[in-house]
Amino acid sequence: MNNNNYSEAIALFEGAETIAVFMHINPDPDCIGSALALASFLRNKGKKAYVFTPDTKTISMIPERVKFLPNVSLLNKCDKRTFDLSVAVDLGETGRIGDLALPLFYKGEKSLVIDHHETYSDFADVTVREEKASSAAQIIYKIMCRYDKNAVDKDIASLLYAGIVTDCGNFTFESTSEETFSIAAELLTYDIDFSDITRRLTKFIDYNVYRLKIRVLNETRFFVDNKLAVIVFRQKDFLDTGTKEKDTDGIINEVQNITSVLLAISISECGTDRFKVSFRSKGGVSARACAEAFGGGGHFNASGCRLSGKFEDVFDSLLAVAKSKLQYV
Ligand SMILES: [Mn+2]
Repeated sequence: MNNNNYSEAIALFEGAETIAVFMHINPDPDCIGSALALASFLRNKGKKAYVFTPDTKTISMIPERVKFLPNVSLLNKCDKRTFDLSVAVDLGETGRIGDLALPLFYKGEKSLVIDHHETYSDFADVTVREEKASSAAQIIYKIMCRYDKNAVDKDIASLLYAGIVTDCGNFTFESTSEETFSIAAELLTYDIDFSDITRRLTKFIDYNVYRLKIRVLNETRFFVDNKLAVIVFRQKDFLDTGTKEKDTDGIINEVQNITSVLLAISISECGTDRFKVSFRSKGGVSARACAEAFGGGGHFNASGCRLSGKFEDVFDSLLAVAKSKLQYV
């Protein structure tokens, strides 16, 4: 996919009066920032634009530290149940929209996906996918510029910057490109508080999340000459620290930062015999290949999957695949 289908996306926006924007389950700042920025932009264009969280009713999936972003109040503020256009951002598969939001997504007469993931299964009328883009926000800004740059305002710029700065790891991930920097620089011209956004989203941590973090990191398990690190969040860890599964976001980076670690795995128990697994890798080790071995996917160096079964079995099968990926490193 390339810039050529921006015009198809814009034609969908132009032809719609009511537009619903959807995000992925456990939305990260890129997803939240992208969705809110797009809806705000479309409102500036005179559209009736709405944003839905994955459960379509509450903001319980929105992490606390993200709630300072502008226009968060737009979330789920909609009684309508049919739309001219449904847009999903930062996701490539229907399964990522969530069981509650998916039926609503299909209530859109037309559909559009704006995404940057390398694992996908297209389902919309139009898909704008740029696998090389470091964030969905980066793509959305380019679409806005093509459509009508005058409708971009400071709040939109802040939301997009939030998505960009987090998804490119504060400009350190390999997905960071010249384009990432130049779009970020353009967003600064809107006089956004980029320093505050960056600090809140990449440095700040809630007290309870801090307690969860040190508890889980203290039990990090290492394998393959410390090239492989595994952290585990059990239900008891969440209960004892007053945290939830969404609070695990980013903790895996702490073990990924260990010099010797080439592959980091985070296993979160999200229900009885149900686990959410994240992989982070360095260099030539493919985190995506690990996730794909279990039906998941994502980016080359950052991916995820979901697994069911007894913890010990899940752990063993993850370990076997991880070790095989590190075999020749
Ligand atoms: Mn993203």
